[in-house]
Amino acid sequence: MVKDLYERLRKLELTDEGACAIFADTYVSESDKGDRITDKYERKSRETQIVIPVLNIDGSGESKISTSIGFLDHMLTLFSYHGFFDLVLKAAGDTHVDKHHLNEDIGIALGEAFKKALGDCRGITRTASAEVPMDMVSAKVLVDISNRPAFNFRDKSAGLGLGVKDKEGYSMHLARDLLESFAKKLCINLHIEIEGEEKEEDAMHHYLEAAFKALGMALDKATRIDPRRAGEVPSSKGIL
Ligand SMILES: [Mn+2]
Repeated sequence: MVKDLYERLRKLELTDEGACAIFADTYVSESDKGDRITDKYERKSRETQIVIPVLNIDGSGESKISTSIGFLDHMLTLFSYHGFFDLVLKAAGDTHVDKHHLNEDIGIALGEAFKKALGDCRGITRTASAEVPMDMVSAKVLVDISNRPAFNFRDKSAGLGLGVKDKEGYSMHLARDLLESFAKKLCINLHIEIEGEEKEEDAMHHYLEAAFKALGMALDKATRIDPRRAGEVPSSKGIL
């Protein structure tokens, strides 16, 4: 049954909000993959509209992402795939001003949706890391689902800098903003380090691709249920 849902997920037309809502209803009622699912998350402001009909932390890595920022669609697809998260996300906003509002609000929305799906964090592994290379660069991500929001982005690339942009104007700075708003809304401690010698125009794609894959993998490990925790909150204090 879940396989049929994935077929429908692939065919889902995100321009039709009704179709999104019907899919979310069916997905949540028919999924046999556990209950760490957020359905019908919505965040609407005068600047942006973001809908997440489905986020399943214990999914298969299927996604359908439409943010109107092509590069970000690619990054979030990689994040879902490597994190085994099922994610349907549709976003639009005042990109005629610039990408700043929409980009940051997507980070906020994703953070809130993950927080909702994770609930009280009982039984989770909590801390994890992942390192991913891409050609001549690499990214390292450390995650602690600690209920203490902190974000540390270390750029050890050979002079790439936060100002670097792709042809559509997406920048390293925007990626950093999105990741920071995601970490702070989800209340996790997130460290991201990028490293490498590439500094050509298209190098940003490599650094960020490695970072989003590593983030998916680290968050997948950190959110996984460890049976040895026996459903306890993963803190020696007894509370996160
Ligand atoms: Mn790519």
